[in-house]
Amino acid sequence: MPDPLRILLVHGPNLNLLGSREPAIYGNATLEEINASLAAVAKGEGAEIEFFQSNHEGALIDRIQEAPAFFDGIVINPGALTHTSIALRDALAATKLPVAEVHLSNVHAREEFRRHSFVSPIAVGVVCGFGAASYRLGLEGLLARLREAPAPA
Ligand code: CA2
Repeated sequence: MPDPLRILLVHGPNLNLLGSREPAIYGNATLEEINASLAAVAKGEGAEIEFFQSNHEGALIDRIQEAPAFFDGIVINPGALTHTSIALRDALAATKLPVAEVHLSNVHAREEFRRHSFVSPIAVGVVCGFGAASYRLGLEGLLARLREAPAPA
């Protein structure tokens, strides 16, 4: 029996507000509900998952820097830092872990500034526009990628 794959799921700034405001853009599910459904998906896939949300860029970077010791891959919704943060991108790239970038909304169908992502070029894949299902699709895609090409021992 192989060791379970371990995934770090990161939510960026303001995503703790999910379910309380902007339901037309981001849906009705709370962050806790999204995390619970992802935990069930991970369990069904025989994977382990941990969740981290912060409104602070430095806290996100600190957590990401620690990830290689504990995780095989990262799923991240960087929130608005997607469009602004070279520091977050550098931290993700420095892990050398495969990264799946996910967004609830279709960032390409919104304001022009949301069409550029600093993270996408270092991600193995990007999912946007499917609401909470974007997270599930990103997680499943990342697990499939890890099973195709496991990290070197
Ligand atoms: O669509 C996404 O998932 C985004 O990453 C969400 C970010 C936005 O800046 C990105 O362009 C796209 C915003 C997260 C804020 O979430 C809120 C949730 C409820 C109420 C207010 C904000």
